Amino acid sequence: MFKEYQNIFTTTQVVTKPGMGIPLPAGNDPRIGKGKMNYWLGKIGNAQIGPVYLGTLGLISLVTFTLAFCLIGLNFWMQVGWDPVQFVRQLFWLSLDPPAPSYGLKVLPPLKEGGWFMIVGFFLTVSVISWWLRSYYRAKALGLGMHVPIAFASAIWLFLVLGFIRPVMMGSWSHAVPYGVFSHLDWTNNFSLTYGNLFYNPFHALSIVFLYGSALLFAMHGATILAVSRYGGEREIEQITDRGTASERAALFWRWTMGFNATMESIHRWAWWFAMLTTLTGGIGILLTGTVVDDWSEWAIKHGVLHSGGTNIR
Ligand code: 07D
Ligand code: 07D
Repeated sequence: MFKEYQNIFTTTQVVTKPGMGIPLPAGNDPRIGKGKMNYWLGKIGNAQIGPVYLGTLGLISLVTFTLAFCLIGLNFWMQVGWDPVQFVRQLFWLSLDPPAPSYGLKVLPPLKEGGWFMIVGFFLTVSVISWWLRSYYRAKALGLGMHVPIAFASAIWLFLVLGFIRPVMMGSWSHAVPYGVFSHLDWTNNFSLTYGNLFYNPFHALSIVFLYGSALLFAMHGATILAVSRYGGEREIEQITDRGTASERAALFWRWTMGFNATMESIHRWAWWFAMLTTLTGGIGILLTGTVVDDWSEWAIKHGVLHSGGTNIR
């Protein structure tokens, strides 16, 4: 058995013709490239690179993302008077901001007063949504379940709440998140300050639970599988039927240490739910802020979570 033990340093690499996978059903675009083997990729995963399925949606997504990305960059560059040195030096501090509150929900304000922001937002949203559709259609073409598209939809939900749904409900694009490395952090900080401390938003708390929980579960699962890979534990399917080896030891480890163990199947459900719920609950929390609840500290006092005369600081 130990002769078969393979890890990142000892992997036997398959050197053969690239596998093309299943034939595509009618109505699908062809795949690009013939595929190649790469030794270094083989060190960290599968040695084969390509062919890639691009398709119409993939192309739309790539083009619109590139447009959004370059327009942000050009705006930054314009802001430093087209000086390439300053562009690099100030990159993290530069920002493309949303229109001022006076423009409300106007679709296209003057370019330098939020117009570029709106154009970028449009391209970025088209890009994210077409990548989602791509994940949906590729999953369908392969006969998969919808788990990846559903989880990705949860992230897109938070993305749309932040930049589209909430600004619309607040009646102004000025509420959207700016495009900039540090400016979006400032926005996040100001958001919490403006609405009376986001820590008292129970959905922010839930989102944190799932975020931390995702990290913990991922660490436990990753560590467990690596720890039993010396018994072939990473070959999950064989392990489910081949009892008495890796999977069973992995399960016993957790039953002995915690009293309860997940199964080879259920651990992935735990992970999926935790990750998916991070952005799902997060989006709910952000949507409620400024629309239903104006001040989370006051909300907490009203509901007996905080005491107005106590030592809690706002
Ligand atoms: C590791 C997968 C790879 C993805 C990466 C991100 C871009 C942006 C654009 C230069 C885990 C690629 C980045 C394409 C380039 C320009 C103008 C994912 C991995 C490597 N944030 N945020 C970052 C985004 C929000 C917050 C980093 C995006 C909310 C805090 C990066 C969005 C709030 C911190 C970034 C978004 C918020 C960050 C690293 C969209 C509340 C940090 C991200 C579209 C959720 C951290 C300087 C990362 C940092 C950070 C991107 C939204 C808070 C630039 C694309 C508005 C507190 N955010 N963010 O690794 O170092 O993610 O900031 O919604 O501390 Mg952010
Ligand atoms: C942003 C989903 C959208 C992203 C998509 C990806 C591209 C690029 C390109 C790969 C991240 C699009 C990607 C276009 C692709 C390439 C090259 C997911 C996103 C679709 N908070 N906080 C959260 C903590 C405070 C605040 C969530 C901790 C303060 C605001 C998370 C602390 C204040 C918001 C979380 C803390 C504050 C959040 C994010 C501690 C600031 C949000 C979850 C210990 C002073 C967001 C309900 C996530 C949210 C959010 C954690 C503190 C503000 C759990 C641990 C009190 C305004 N915070 N926070 O997955 O959902 O984001 O809130 O102090 O909007 Mg917070």
